[in-house]
Amino acid sequence: MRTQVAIIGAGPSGLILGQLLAKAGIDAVILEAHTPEYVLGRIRAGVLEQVAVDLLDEAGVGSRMHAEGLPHEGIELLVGGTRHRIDLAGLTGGRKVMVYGQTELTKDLMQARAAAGLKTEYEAKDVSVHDFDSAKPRVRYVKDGASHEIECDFIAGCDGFHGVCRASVPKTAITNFERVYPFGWLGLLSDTPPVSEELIYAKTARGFALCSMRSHTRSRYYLQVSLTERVEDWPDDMFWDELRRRLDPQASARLVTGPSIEKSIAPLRSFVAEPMRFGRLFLAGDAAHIVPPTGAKGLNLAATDVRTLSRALIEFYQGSEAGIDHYSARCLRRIWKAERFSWWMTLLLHTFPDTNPFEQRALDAELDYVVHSLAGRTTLAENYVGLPFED
Ligand code: FAS
Ligand code: PHB
Repeated sequence: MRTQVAIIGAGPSGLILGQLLAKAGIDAVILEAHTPEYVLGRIRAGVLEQVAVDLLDEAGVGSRMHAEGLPHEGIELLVGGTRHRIDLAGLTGGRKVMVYGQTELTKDLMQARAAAGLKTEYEAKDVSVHDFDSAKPRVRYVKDGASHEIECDFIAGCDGFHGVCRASVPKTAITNFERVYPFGWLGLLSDTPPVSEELIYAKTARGFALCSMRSHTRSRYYLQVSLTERVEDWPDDMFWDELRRRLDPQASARLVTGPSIEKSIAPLRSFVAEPMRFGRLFLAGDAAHIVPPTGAKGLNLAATDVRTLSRALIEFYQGSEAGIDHYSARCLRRIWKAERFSWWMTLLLHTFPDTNPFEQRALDAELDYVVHSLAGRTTLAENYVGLPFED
């Protein structure tokens, strides 16, 4: 089989890239290790930056997002029992975010790809990447017991943090930067009305909590938990009781509980691999970087990586290698700003079991400054809605 771009991974990165390349008439095949149902069953992100919303429109998959998504102009920080609203739109000249679940976005992308008759090989096993340091890279995989090989011009490693692409790069050619946090997020999805109109990020002595949503009838909640916790140790009632303890009395009184339709614990880490290009192999999304979800950046960074990569590949086929030569540096400038913001929000809003008491007081003072200062609220707002794109 031959294609121009072999995309590894049918998460948001791979699917958005496939859409953007197809629009430009560039042939791509997506190889995905799992079934579509498995990919859709992973409950993840919920907040889109404007640049991601615009990109989905550009990719031709924005209509259901506009019909069902919830534009949000503010978030609240619950600190010391008091809620402080961060007026995202007022502080950024009208910019806002869109609350629309990654599951829905992935569904829209999968349906658009299938409707266009574009090739996605699900349950592609034992994917391996070869000769990406030459002009003739190849990808091999096994499907239903039969071995296959794809000849291509480029390989897009959109295969997430545990994927094969970054793992296939020689150790001497790549530098990893990482911080692992001493806690995780226990997430619960329920068909109950959200506790508040806007998201509530709560810092409490018992730990962080986040009240988010997917629609006016479906809520998404998170609790900071220690890394020793297991999801089977958290029956729904225990989750709801602990969430109530971390909310202010008004929110706690409004909380509508119900059976969980999904419950899982996600570890938190900050991670960046540099560079993101290795000859004809390009890393994008979680394959290249991970952020703690506190800043709602993971999915948005994946989208802006593939925005940059699609433009670079289009330029290549139009005769210029400038885009692919600058891909890594251009992405990393945006990635590191989002990494810093996500790390900062995580430090400010979580309780760290072993932090030096002085540092904990200093972080508490910083959060107090941020919520009570126009400059502090502005810096949080402009990073949360997404910094302006470079080009
Ligand atoms: P993904 O990991 O989504 O997709 C990679 C795809 O590649 C997967 O479908 C995988 O099956 C496939 N793959 C892997 N190895 C392969 C191989 N060898 N061969 C073929 N296919 C292979 N972000 C937020 O903004 N907010 C959140 O609340 C949030 N919560 C998260 C919770 C969890 C548990 C995780 C893991 C991430 C979370 N994220 C969150 C971040 C998440 O949304 C990612 O940023 C987003 O999924 C990135 O998309 P991709 O880069 O496409 O990677
Ligand atoms: C979510 O709704 O899943 C969500 C929202 C905001 C975050 C993280 C997760 O910062």
